[in-house]
Amino acid sequence: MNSINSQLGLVTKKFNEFFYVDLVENKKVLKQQRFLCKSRKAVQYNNNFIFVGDQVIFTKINLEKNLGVIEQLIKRKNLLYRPSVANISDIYVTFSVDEPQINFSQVSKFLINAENLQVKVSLILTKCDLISKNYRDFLLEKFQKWGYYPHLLNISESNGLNKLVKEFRSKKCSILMGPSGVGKTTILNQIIPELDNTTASVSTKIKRGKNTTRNVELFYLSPNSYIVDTPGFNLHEVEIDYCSIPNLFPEIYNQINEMHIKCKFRDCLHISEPGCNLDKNFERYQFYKSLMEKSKTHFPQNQED
Ligand SMILES: Nc1nc2c(ncn2[C@@H]2O[C@H](COP(=O)(O)OP(=O)(O)OP(=O)(O)O)[C@@H](O)[C@H]2O)c(=O)[nH]1
Ligand SMILES: [Mg+2]
Ligand SMILES: [Zn+2]
Repeated sequence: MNSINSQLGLVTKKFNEFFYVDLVENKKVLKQQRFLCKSRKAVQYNNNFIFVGDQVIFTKINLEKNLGVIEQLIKRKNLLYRPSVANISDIYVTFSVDEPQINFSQVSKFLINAENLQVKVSLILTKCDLISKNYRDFLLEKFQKWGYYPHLLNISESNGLNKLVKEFRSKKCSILMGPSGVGKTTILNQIIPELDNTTASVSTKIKRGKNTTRNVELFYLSPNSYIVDTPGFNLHEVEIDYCSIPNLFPEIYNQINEMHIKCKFRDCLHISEPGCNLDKNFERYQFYKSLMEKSKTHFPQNQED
């Protein structure tokens, strides 16, 4: 049998008990070398489930049938829980400006959730062909005040996309996440035309997406760069330990890191502490306070009074 010894691989897709694993050599992913693998039971113990984006050692490699067996999970750098993807370098929260209409509270929840992974977070706004220039400028200004400089996309215009593709290619592993129907897979199909993954128009009745993408899947951009498409969803609750929350708002962490403001107490939560020097005059401050309140009820041992 034509076989090779154990190899390093990258999990690019997962379904039932099977994984697609792409060969990694000299830290580079080989696009044409994809193996269908099962994993040894032992690898899955201790909650060490294997996710898309994980690096694994696989053996029993059959080069004729492109089969293998996952023997070992390599320690991961990070794990996003919803959707479950490992070793992400950049999160692109993706929303359409219309059809479905942008929901600012959802955008905020996605951004907070993404920032919690402590990777670079960016915002993509799709379907800009559906709104006026005035509304586009309004959105740009609004999100800049939140601390984000959104990529504005329009399916019939390639400037925005070309700039974005260049950026993706400079990143190790980018992930597109956001609600259903906002155009995540459309972006992927434009970048990798041979992909031709299924997209679907938004339901005319409920003005929402139809959950067209069902699986998390990692796509190859270059030997050092890949991108993940995910099924759309909405976020209801974000549960985060209250100590972390100030680090998830650019309006707050930029004041501390870039403007070097200092509060009297190092662990100031910027609510009503004496000597708090944070400028609280920003749009999402009420949202920040409500997250803090909710977080304290979820973590009652952390209650101060
Ligand atoms: N007008 C307009 N429509 C767009 C644009 N981008 C995507 N669409 C349309 O939006 C619909 C939904 O796109 P998809 O790419 O399937 O959305 P998705 O985010 O992958 O949705 P899920 O897989 O369900 O999460 C499709 O009919 C696309 O043609 C755009 O820039 N302008
Ligand atoms: Mg999709
Ligand atoms: Zn403070």
